[in-house]
Amino acid sequence: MSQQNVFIAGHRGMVGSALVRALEKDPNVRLLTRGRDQLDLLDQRQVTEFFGKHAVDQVYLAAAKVGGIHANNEYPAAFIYENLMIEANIIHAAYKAGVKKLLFLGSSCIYPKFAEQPMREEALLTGVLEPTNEPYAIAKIAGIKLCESYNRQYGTDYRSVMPTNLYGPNDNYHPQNSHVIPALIRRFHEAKARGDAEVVVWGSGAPMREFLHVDDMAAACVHVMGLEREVLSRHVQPTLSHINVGTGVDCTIRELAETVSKVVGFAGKLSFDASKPDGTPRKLMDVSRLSSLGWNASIALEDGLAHAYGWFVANAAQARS
Ligand code: GFB
Repeated sequence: MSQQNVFIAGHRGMVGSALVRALEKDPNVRLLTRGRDQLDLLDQRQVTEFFGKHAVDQVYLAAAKVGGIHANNEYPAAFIYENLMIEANIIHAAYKAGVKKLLFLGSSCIYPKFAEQPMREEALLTGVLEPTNEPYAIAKIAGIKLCESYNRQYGTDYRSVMPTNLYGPNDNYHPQNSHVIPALIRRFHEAKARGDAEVVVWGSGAPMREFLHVDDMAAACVHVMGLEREVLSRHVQPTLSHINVGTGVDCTIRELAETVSKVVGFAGKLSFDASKPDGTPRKLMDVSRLSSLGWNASIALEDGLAHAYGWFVANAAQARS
């Protein structure tokens, strides 16, 4: 296959930087990346100009405004507006420029709050969403429907993957706006350094979550992008095209906190702040479709947490927050 020009939108983020690590050594790939200071993905004219100037063969659409349960609850307008603009600008400009393949990254929060567990792709749009992240979820559902609609009307080959909760190097460690794993890694690390006797974990500790290391996620993205169109079409329909990506294993937030505490080496005790929201009670992904397409996760949670903590300790000074 001739060398492919591959644009990674959001290459500085946790998933985008994992995709750079996964692709930069591939001799058949010529990576294209642009920082926010060079290309504003919220600006349709700039995005159209970029695709008009560069012969892009494939796009990984990993750029998004992301955040944990608190951030989603606090900034709903920013979450729905920015994610809608980013995906609409990129998908439309890619189509106009004749981009052959595009992979859109969504999220497990697209599924109904009380979807049957584990959640199959068919559960999409069958019930009400989790209120704390509904704006973000609706933007991500719109992204799936954008890809499906362009495929149906224009014959494009734009694919969607729905990751479960992700963690790993280059995550966002903001004390309030981050997801649970970076939040707890930072909190336990700082508590250990101060010699604190206790660490407070948000919510009841009862919700269950599935966690996938971002290097597994990048490998799954490359796998799905590499699938022949006819192979993929045997597993997805024109109006049900997204594919779940996860480990198929979940744990309670209490079990997660105990594991992070152990990995960090914190000797104190845990307490739970019931005044903070629990969010969705459970969102375990049914990953059988991706497994039948030949990919399974390989990084176990405790190993992945040790890797993520090692990265945080080595990069704490410039860790994004
Ligand atoms: O990771 P998280 O913010 O996102 O929260 P969601 C997961 C669970 O961890 C919730 C609990 O039940 C939180 O209450 N938790 C405990 C904490 N301690 C903390 C803490 O210090 N920080 C945080 N953030 N949580 C997100 C969506 O939902 O899932 C996003 O809001 C995205 O849009 C992401 O879809 C995948 O899993 O609840």
